[in-house]
Amino acid sequence: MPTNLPAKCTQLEREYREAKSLEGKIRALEAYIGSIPEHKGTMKLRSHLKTKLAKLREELENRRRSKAGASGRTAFDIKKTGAAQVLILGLTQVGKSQLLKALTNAAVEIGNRPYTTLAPVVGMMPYQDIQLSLVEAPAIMEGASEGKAWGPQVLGLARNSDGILLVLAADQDLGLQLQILLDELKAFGIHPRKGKQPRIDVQPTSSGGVRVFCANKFHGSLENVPRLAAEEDVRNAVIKILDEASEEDVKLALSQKTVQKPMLVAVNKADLASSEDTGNLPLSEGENLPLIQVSAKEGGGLEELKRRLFDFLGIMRVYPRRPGQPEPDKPLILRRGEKVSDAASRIHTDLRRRFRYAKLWGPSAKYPGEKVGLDFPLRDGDLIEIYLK
Ligand SMILES: Nc1nc2c(ncn2[C@@H]2O[C@H](COP(=O)(O)OP(=O)(O)OP(=O)(O)O)[C@@H](O)[C@H]2O)c(=O)[nH]1
Ligand SMILES: [Mg+2]
Repeated sequence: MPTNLPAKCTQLEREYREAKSLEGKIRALEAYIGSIPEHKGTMKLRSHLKTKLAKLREELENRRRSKAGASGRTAFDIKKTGAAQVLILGLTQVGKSQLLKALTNAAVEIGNRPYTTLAPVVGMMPYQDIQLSLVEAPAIMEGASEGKAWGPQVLGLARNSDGILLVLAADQDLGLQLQILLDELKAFGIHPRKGKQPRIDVQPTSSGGVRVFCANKFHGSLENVPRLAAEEDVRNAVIKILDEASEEDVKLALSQKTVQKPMLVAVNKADLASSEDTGNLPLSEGENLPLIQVSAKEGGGLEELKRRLFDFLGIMRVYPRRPGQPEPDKPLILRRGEKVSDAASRIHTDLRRRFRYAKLWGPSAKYPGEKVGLDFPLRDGDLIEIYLK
């Protein structure tokens, strides 16, 4: 411990050491850290204590979570598998289960009474050489965001998914169905992802302080983020910076406190309606969501839907091959627009540092084996070999 700390620090340090409960320790440590003057001489100590604080908060969060259920897990705790996870969301009886079954062959009950599906059901959808996981959520109803039925759990799944497939029934009022779904999502801070705005998800939490995940995408000082958050009155949150972003971008995202998800609308039961009925779907607030008509029962539009599902997620496959090996490894799943540097750090954190150049084959290569650097943007289907220093 640096010797030149004010007396108040020493006192608070003792209170922290002597605190008995986990909550007490966290409170005392927060006060202790807050009392340490910020200069170069105390940097190491502050960083050490902040790590300690993060650990204590995590322990508290885990304890709370395991109290929630005897096993700590509920039917709504769904592990992410496959290249990405899409949540199937809709009002009751629109054909969510029928669609899940048609796309994934999952064993799911298709019913003709409302609220047949009572817990999330997962199915894996093969798409070319990868699999996407589709999750049917129990039906949403008006008031879900305020706690009706399993609303908050379902909306929690939506917040954790990589994309949302909004299913409407062609024989019901389309505008009204879509409006209800979007309103409930928005009330929960989930908005359709639009245009070029960098993806920065801000998910308020009940404790744990401000935690930032940025994978080298943030062009600002991480130390400033808690202050930016405090200015927007955000004390506890998980902030995920998924695209290249500046401090200004983060500030904007903090003021909105939302997460943005890709959304695709599937108008199901197209076999029951004429195409004029669905051609001019009155979209609320000018939301220009991509839309596709399908019939889960008769199979119409399903191949196109699979393609659109891959497409709307904004992901791409890049095949890394070890130099000297004949075959590439399994594809890396990257976001469209990501670069050689993102592929490198995905393979191994050290690869970026030791990177010399990459050789490229596939859609982005001007000629087979083109030499490229870390900043080179990749495309779906590219194959790369990375050479090290
Ligand atoms: N005509 C027609 N009927 C369909 C289609 N898809 C589903 N259905 C029927 O719609 C009813 C409800 O289907 P489900 O797949 O169980 O609907 P869901 O949205 O999962 O319903 P809940 O789980 O109860 O919320 C069943 O009677 C299905 O046979 C379709 O494409 N065309
Ligand atoms: Mg169902």
